[in-house]
Amino acid sequence: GPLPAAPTVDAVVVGAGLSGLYQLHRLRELGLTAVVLEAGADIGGTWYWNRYPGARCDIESMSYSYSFSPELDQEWQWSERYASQPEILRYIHHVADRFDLRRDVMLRTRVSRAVYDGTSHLWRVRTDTGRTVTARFVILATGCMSVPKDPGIPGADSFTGTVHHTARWPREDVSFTGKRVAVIGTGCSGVQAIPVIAGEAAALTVYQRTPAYVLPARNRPLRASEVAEFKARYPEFRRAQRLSRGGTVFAPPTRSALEADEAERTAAYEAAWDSGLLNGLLRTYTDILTDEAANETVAEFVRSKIRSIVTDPATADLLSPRTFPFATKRPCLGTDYYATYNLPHVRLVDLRTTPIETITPRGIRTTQGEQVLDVIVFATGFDALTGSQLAIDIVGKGGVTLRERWAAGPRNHLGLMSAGFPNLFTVLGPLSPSVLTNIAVSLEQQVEWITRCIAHLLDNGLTEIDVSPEAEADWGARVAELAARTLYPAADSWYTGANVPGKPRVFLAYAGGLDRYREECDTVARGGYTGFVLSP
Ligand code: NA7
Repeated sequence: GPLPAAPTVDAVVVGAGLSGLYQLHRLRELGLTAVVLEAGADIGGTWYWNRYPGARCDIESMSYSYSFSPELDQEWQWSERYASQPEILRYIHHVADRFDLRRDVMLRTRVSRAVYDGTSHLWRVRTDTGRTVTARFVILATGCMSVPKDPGIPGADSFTGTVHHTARWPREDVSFTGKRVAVIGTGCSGVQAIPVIAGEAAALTVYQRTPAYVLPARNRPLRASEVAEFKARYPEFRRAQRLSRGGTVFAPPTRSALEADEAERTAAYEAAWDSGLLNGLLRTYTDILTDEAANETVAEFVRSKIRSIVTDPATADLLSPRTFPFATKRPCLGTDYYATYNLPHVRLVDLRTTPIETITPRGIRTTQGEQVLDVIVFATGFDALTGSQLAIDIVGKGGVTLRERWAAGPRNHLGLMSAGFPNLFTVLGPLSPSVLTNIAVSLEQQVEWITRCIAHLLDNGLTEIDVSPEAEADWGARVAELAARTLYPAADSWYTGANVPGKPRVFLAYAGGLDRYREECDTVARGGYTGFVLSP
């Protein structure tokens, strides 16, 4: 049908996680009307869905939080060095209440389709609840890891026990007491869940295809005195965080790992291992992510740690990553992960040598026989970075769909906007630094850029912003070129789309650092939005 003369709201934000809620706050400051459409039954995004046992952030809580409000920084109390999922969710609820965000959030409402009208410069957004909202601007704050990956294992529907995916964990308590449990997948979610499930279950079988590099989190309660000290310098810390390379503050390394002798290297790696920081090992030397030999020194150090913790040498060997360089897939922070395999009721099955044939009504059958189970947990990851946008049927100028445009991989300018899809912005989307950084800092940078861009359009009486195809091609080449300087593209990981069968293989993140990315974005804005096409 014809579009109404006036839009329902100025902006539709899709997703009420950390990105969408902040975007709402900023749009309101511009005096715009906005509605946030959220598929979940409550706000929180990633921290709403991923409520599996042991779910926890791998960036320190004092860093992984909004920085836009000094008052919020002072009043909120984190209880642990690494915040658990329930605590982060409480934080998000606190923020929503404090800034009165909830009244513009529509829950249990999944956006199914969005169609652009080139005449009125409006988006018509459809939901699975049958609602249509028209808006000048649409901001996809749909998350970079929000579409769970179907593991595609035959027979899954026939299983008569209980099945859970870590990213679709029920809100009710799940008890493993007395149960025979399987976990499939040993990425960061599996690594966090496995020790906690092992603590409850009668028997746990872990089905591993590729072992991860797991570093100890050294999580602990925060002392009141250290929190007070931190808070005293919070404003200064937040400034440093914003200007940093990856959204966390550290002194950058100055030397190659290959310039150091072995004793010196080992001492540096031991200190990093003890630090409990996700990027501790990466920050010891300049070339861990760019030089294979340098990387191998870290990889072998982690393997030596695994051998020292896991008492059965065959299990230690299976747990030792060898098929990809250290940190070319996100390393995991664990608590007692490797030690869990020393427990008598925990067993590791290597899917490379004994693949799953089928899930049966009673359990899982590999080439070595059937394991009878009560519960199967899929910790099999996500269709990362592009999945949440492509899940929506997005139709741009001239009836062209985003799915068609991205058939060979995502295309956009600055990771923010795709040619032919005017007034449609993405936060934490592909070809932006997002997943290689502290996402809390990245999302603020992108939300603030988008907000300034919209303000610029309004101030100048403009109703449409699109991307020039040349700018888009240049950005794609630039992102690929930055990735090619690193060891990242070589690994089969969700950074490259390799974890999803049939997904085009493209390195999906901007590897140049958040500091450089911020500068590139600001330069574009200062230059009057170079590479974009603005129209009245
Ligand atoms: P990941 O990191 O994608 O891990 C998924 C794991 O599941 C990984 O070990 C996969 O093995 C395994 N997997 C996936 N599909 C299958 C099938 N079909 N059979 C067996 N094993 C399978 O997802 P996570 O949820 O752990 O973590 C995602 C990010 O969220 C994390 O990095 C944090 O940033 C937050 P594979 O490696 O593909 O051989």
